[in-house]
Amino acid sequence: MMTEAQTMSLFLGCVMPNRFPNIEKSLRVVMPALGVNLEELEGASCCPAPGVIRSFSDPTWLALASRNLALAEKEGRDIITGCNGCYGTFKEAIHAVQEYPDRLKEVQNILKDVGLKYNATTDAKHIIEVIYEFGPENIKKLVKRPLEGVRIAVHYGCHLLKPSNLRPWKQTQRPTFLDEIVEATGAESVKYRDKFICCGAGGGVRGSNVSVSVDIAKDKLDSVHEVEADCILNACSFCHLQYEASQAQLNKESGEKKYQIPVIYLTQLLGLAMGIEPDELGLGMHMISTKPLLEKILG
Ligand code: 9S8
Ligand code: 9S8
Ligand code: COM
Repeated sequence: MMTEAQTMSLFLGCVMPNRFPNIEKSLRVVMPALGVNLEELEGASCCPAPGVIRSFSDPTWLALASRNLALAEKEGRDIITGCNGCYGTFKEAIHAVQEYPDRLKEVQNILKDVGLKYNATTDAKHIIEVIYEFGPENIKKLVKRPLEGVRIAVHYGCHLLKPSNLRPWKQTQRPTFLDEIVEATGAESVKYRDKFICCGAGGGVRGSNVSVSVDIAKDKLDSVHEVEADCILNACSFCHLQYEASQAQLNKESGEKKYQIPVIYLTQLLGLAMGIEPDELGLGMHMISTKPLLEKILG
């Protein structure tokens, strides 16, 4: 169990700073309280997105990912990210350069041209990994506002878990680590149909065919609706975008307001349980109002 403070390079990716400064805020407020100091990763670019850039050019993907890893290596720090896609890119890029010396050499040659040295020593972690190392038991000790009676539909997303041989999780089929973190707040992680299915955004689907993508999201939203969960919980900027924007779009298309499930990012939930004010956690800036959830919690 990790209890000592550590400093990590915060890799924001594209979606969080551009679309969700509110979830970025919650990360910056909550992670230090869990013993993680966040340093900026100056000069970082897109990770680049595994399901998009890598599908077009694997060497380009690897060179850019290595450049970001090299920037952190220069600072002597590991990367921490709050997006599953960025996490997938870094985990798989690290594997490629550490397992295949030719690939490392290729990347080193490219990075030399931009004045960077890279020795493939940087590690990258998801916020969930770092929070799980901090430990559900230690989270319980920080809870000032237990979220009893709150029903949460936990969404893991794809790149967090797969490919399982390149991920650190011991449970690869029906993992519980995120549910354990969520339940440390006193809330209940509810069962729902197709919990481990994709949200429909990744792999370039949302970018290339938005109606197929929203159809997949609708299926998941409907199953969350069926179990009357109070919110969907995620820790991936792209899943967050998908669940918020798809509900807004479905409502617009139907002219009804059927889809009103608050979409909550992990550090927002933890912050609420820790007694932090909703505004400090960016909870007033959602596309789908978080009011029903906040009323349930704050009364
Ligand atoms: S960076 Fe550019 S598009 Fe993104 S958010 Fe996560 S995946 Fe990596
Ligand atoms: S699920 Fe399938 S590919 Fe992914 S991780 Fe975040 S976006 Fe939603
Ligand atoms: C999803 C990332 S989190 S990507 O669209 O698959 O690259």
